[in-house]
Amino acid sequence: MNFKYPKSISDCRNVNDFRHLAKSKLPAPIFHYIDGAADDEITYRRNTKAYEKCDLIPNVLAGVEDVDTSVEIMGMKIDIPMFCSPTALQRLFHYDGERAVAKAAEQYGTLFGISSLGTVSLKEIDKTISTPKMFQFYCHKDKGLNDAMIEMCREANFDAIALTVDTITGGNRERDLWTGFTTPPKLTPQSLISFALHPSWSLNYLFREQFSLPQLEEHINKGSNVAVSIGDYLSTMLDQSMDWKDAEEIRNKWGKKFCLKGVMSVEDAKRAVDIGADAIMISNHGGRQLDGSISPFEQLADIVDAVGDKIDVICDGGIRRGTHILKALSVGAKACSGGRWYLYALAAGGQPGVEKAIANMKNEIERDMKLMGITKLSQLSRKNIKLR
Ligand code: LAC
Repeated sequence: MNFKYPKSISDCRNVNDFRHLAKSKLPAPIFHYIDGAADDEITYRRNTKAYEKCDLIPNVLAGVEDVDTSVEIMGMKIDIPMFCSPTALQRLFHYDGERAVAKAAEQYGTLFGISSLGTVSLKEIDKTISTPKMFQFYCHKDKGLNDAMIEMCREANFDAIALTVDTITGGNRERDLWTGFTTPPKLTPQSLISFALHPSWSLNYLFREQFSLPQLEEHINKGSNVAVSIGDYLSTMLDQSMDWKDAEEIRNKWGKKFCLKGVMSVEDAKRAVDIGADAIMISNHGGRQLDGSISPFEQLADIVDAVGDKIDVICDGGIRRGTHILKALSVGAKACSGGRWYLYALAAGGQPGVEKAIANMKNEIERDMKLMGITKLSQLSRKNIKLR
């Protein structure tokens, strides 16, 4: 339901409002890079739709004046059960990029994730925030680069690494092919018109820095200064021979909290336990990789039943409402996470935008907890949900 389109971040009451505002602020190729997904985008839509196929069962007369929205994941306490999944290229969406998201996450006491393809250095993130931070690790063909990334995480005091396992090759993102999205954006007559129509965004583009990791800058521009599509980068640079032994080796080299991002099957969740992972993010990369994949929420119950007592299970993607989070936690997730929910807000309004997006979600969680008759999230159980 949308009565009118929001004109500023103060009008934005939910993720969809931020999406509309972001669309009006960004050149089309940039907006569609965030908004788009693979093939027919069936999985992208299904990730959210899955939450509509089940119902919450509240309790009443429970004395709910003071609610506590905190949870613990990988031994870290976070103040709300929803965190910022690592996403690439944030300074392409707003000049402050990862700085803005990290500061907003710190303000609300939640976990901030930065991508291997981030656009602010890990050291700067360390100086910017003192709350938990996680690095998303793409296993590259270049083993020296992989070792350097682990070292950078250590030097920048990162708390956790999330190894992404669903992006062994680039997904088929047809919106990016239509719009000609590349990084950096190509200067064509069409893109110049688009930049002229979005002057404030164009300044962000001109003054942005490229990648967090100098090695990636070097790799991406190897031999020339040509722009590359993200799909080409993922398909050519990442190690397609990666297997469970490599995942275990990365975990052992790192030695601190370790998470696998992109696990979808019960068998793989069990193997994650076997290699000593502390958490798994059930995720299909926001529908950006394998279209036709089942949604994280639909796999949650089976995975929690198999490994929920041995590993922290995080449900990633598709979350648009506080009730979605309460549904996932009722099934047994320790926390939820997502990318677009805060990226639209970043594009719409930088740090104040992301703060508003997180505040909206926190308010919804608090209100929904009261309406569910609980004061702590650990009180949620399968008795609070009817799965259809
Ligand atoms: C994406 C990658 C880069 O989804 O994470 O675009």
